Amino acid sequence: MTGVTFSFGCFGRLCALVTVLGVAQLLIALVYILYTEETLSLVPFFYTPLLNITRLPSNGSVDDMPSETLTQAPSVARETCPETPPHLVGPLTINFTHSLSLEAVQKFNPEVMEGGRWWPKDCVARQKVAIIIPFRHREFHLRYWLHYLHPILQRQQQEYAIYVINQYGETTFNRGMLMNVGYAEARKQYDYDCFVFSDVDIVPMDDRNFYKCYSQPRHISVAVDKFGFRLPYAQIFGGVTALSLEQFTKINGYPNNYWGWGGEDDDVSKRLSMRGMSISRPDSQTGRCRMIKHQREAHNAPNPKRFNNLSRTRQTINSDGLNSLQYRVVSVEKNPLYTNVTVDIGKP
Ligand code: UDH
Ligand code: MN
Repeated sequence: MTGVTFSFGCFGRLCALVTVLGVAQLLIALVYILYTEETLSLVPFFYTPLLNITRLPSNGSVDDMPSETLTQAPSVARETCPETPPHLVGPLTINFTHSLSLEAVQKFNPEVMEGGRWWPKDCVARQKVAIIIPFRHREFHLRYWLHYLHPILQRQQQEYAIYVINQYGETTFNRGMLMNVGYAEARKQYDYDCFVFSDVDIVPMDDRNFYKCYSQPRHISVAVDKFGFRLPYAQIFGGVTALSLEQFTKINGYPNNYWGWGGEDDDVSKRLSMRGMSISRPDSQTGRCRMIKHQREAHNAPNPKRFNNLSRTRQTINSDGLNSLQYRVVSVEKNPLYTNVTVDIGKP
């Protein structure tokens, strides 16, 4: 009996030792996982403070969709990107003659992440840029835009994401309001500091024309082929523009009350000068752009009220804009090359 007791006692101690060692090893592994920088992104649940994700206010929209915040681009041990990106090529050949499929564009842009997001891998971008495209029924234009712009934005070393703001239904088109929705929805996802507003049918002909923000609001599409590569008038601020968060909020965003074609861009131009800002532009060579030829849509006829609206910008700047924006998000889809936000903005 004693012999049996002895051997059980010895076995019991051995078991206890093995258990203690096992638990200790588990604890060491857990501490290692939690404190190793490389694995931080794998355990956001435990470690959110270091990831610095901020959820921003929704600008008083009526949108009640839960929105997803994006993770920050990694910045550990990387330097700020150079003022002049090294891989620019200058003038580009742009045409809209060949047929394109979205799959082909995707194949040529393997680095673009879902939602149309990208950031430079060997340096930290100087700005975080949300690119906002007002949209309805222009899939054919969008394919060219994505085909040309993704590589250009990457050579410019921008940290960016593409937001296509698709107007739901067939009511009168409202470009200004879609811009405001794009701004509000992008801000919910990430702490962007620059907003580029671009028509879907304009492509730059030189990659030194930066899609980024400057100390003054930027007009990017200054020499469009459709206008003989010239600025049609001095105060024009249509096509493609870039405004910093501060510049855009200072003017209360775009007006929401321009339904149909025309005027909303001139209203923004007036708002900028009313708030003491001036328009910055590239030179007329660097600023050359191509616009896809198209007919005007039936639901985007010239707005007869635009001249009257424009005479009242001084009265409307404080009451019509970001602070009066109302909309309903129908869906947010993260496609491989862009984020598609379908939005019900109502009718005039
Ligand atoms: N947009 C759409 N869908 C529409 C209307 C407008 O996506 O149904 C967007 C798109 O991003 C477009 C932008 O709003 O680039 C501006 O609208 P537009 O391209 O119709 O305006 P633009 O001044 O054209 O370029 C006016 C019509 C020119 C007709 C000339 C006929 N010879
Ligand atoms: Mn157009």
